[in-house]
Amino acid sequence: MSSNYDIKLNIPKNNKNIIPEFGADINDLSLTVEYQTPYRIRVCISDVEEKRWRIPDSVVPLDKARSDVKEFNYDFGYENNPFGFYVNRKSDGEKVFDTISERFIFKDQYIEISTKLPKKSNIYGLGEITGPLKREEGKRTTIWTRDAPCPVGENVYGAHPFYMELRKGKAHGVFLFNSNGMDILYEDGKLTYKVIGGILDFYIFLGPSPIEVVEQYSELIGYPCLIPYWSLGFHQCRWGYNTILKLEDMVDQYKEAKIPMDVVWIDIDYMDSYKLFTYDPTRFPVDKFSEFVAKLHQNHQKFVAIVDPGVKVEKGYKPYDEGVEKNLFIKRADGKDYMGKVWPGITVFPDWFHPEVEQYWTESFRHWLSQVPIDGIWIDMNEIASFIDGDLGNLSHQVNEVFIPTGDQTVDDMANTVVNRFSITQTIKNLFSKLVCIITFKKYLSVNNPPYAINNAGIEAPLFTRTSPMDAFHHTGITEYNAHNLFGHMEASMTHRALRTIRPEKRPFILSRSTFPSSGRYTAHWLGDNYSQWDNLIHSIPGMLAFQLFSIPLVGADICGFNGKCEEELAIRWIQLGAFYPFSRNHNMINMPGQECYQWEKVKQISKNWLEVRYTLLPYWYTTFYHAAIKGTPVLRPLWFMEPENEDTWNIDQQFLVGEGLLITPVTTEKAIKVKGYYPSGIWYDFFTGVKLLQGDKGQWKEIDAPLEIIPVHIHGGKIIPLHCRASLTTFESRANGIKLLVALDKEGKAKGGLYLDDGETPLEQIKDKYTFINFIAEDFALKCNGIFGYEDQGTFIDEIIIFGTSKYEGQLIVKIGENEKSIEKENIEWEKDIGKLAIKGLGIDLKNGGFTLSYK
Ligand code: MIG
Repeated sequence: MSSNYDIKLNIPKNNKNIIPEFGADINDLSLTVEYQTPYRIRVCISDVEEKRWRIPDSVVPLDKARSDVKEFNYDFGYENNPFGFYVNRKSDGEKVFDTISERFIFKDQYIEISTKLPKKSNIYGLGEITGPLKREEGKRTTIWTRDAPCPVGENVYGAHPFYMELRKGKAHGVFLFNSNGMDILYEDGKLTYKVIGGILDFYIFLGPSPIEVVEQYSELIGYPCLIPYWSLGFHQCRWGYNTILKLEDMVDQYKEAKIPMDVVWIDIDYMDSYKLFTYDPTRFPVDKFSEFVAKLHQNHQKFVAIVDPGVKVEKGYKPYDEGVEKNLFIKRADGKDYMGKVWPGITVFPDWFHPEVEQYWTESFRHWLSQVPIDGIWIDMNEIASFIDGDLGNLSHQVNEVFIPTGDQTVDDMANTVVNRFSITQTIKNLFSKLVCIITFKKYLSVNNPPYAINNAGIEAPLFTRTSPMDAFHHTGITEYNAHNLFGHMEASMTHRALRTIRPEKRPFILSRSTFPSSGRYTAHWLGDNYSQWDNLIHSIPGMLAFQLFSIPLVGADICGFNGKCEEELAIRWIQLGAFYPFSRNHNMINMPGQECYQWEKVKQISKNWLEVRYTLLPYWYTTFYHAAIKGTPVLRPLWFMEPENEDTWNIDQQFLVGEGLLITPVTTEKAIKVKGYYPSGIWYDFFTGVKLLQGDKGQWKEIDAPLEIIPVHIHGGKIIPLHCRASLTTFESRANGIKLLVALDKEGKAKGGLYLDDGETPLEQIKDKYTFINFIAEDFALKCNGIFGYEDQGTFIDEIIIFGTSKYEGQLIVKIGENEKSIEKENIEWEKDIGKLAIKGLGIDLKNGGFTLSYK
């Protein structure tokens, strides 16, 4: 096929209906193919009339096709009767997606399509799932947002129908732009999509490097927002800080232990009877509460509070009355408000599709934030989670059978039959006990019981399990069946917009539990309700890596685990690892023993050390996040991003890279004091000492010492990373300590890196020229530093430079700034010949003066 970028044709009728029990085939389909960019092709199969559900542009605006492209790195081809298509990478002829002669079915509630895979394929992504990053053969991955405490292999909070595949050292990505429930099966040498609605709208990315695939995907769905600098600090949260005193005590204890901590969090404890946009008048009176937050601000700390989406049904409660008056809540099939049950009791839920909901949400926030100056918003329970299945008052969607009790059957027996058959919760069961004689239920609608059951909860549980009925609907009649997976994403984007409106000069900080493709534009994510168990420590790593593929880079798991009691050793290993989570937050369940870093003497010391390491690394983290925001470059990477052709790396999801150059090899086994890690080719230096761990043309496995107080961190030869000279107790204060460069030379004595700096809180579009972006290049015993130097406020000087792996030093150290040379006193220079480490202090290079060169012969 030529480089036409828009082809429309009708797919002729299928010969026969292969699965009649799943309904009639839709035979009039159209195929749209767009050659969108040199490395991105769109293949869309939909009904000819375009009446079927598709995700509106306003909900997920995608990047459009470029009109100026002449060359494409792919071919597209298709066959009719039976229908199939392929996408071919031109450079190597690899058919990256190939459905030819595979089964293709298109029905109202069941769409099936398969792409052939080579034997032993490397498929990564598809989520949100707890467990390994790589998809295992023989398993189905279910995509359906769901509140569940991280059960391995089951669908949880977010919905991300995106995967990356590695083949022969090259990567490609496939995104199915569809919000309906689906299963994706990897078996019999193919990947099969079984989707229960919408259309097949595929975007295929040709890579060919893994990083390019993420960048290409991110370009389509929108780059992640630039995060506030403070959000890279350490966060302390728990469910159960139920008085201001408890919060104050926590803050004081961190300070006393001299452990860095930037962000104080509060869970639902602050609310008045769990009603959103309220403050408990006795435990959290507004005057005292805002004083507390103001004090945090004086100490350069921030405050984040939780907001749930459920609005309590209560006359006289403004958010409820106003929503009812403006008709802003999701409706159930009979047109009344859908009612679920969450913390405040019976609740209704904002309909994000409603044109007036933005104003409602924004003004509610404005009023609430005007009382207490909260900095960031944590949005929870937005799958939507409810404590009951379907609607509280209307069981029509749940059962369609008539139960006629026999003489010896009790009401409880009857209820149990229903409970077992439809996995209905206890709450509903109790309702049954009120019924006395014959229980008749209306025939349930097919959206609540589609012919194909996706593997919800690993047991093909009904779609409405612990969420709304599927025939509940939004503005213009959009059903929950179609929009369920979008709720959290829409809440995140709405909340982001609200904060932008209320505080136009500040970057919003939002943490959302449920996400969808493009949520990274608005929010960070945490991996949900894990347990204080070693397994959960292990799963946190692939969990974070998956969200790098999904372009939501600010992610982390609850440090020390949410559910259960955390033991000391696990706490130590978790805080060490958590110090390298992009989003580093300790969070705990109500009524569990405290697990703040100061709770154990040993943990206290070790946390202080590792969080200080984190705080020195802030400029590097921030620069890495800047690359994510302008280009979609992932912040964390699995090792196969570095050496995609190297088979040894393909299964590794227990080590990870921060940015390009820093390799973290955590201990995730109880009682272990050594850890086996893989080290790709090149030189790896111990991050702290500069001692070479390895130097090789081929990667190697290596067992390294990792006593309890140590998490191994290595820097790759060839990279320069910017640090703060010292860590202080907050990110703000750490910034004032200035910049230190760590130059890790490769075997040719070369290295490069960059530094991005700005005020850390003005939205990116408003930064204008008030930023600094520096390129560092080291070669031939000289470090050159050039760039743009527009940020001048805080800590914009380089005070220290450390060079790892320089082969000689004969005492000639010259710093040249413009035409001026600056001398460095001998006592500020330290040369360790045996390891090739040169450390220079007291440089005082002011970045307001532009670039400089340092020669170190
Ligand atoms: O039903 O707000 O995942 O982090 O502490 C539980 C209380 C509701 C679930 C969140 C968790 C949070 C908890 N929430």
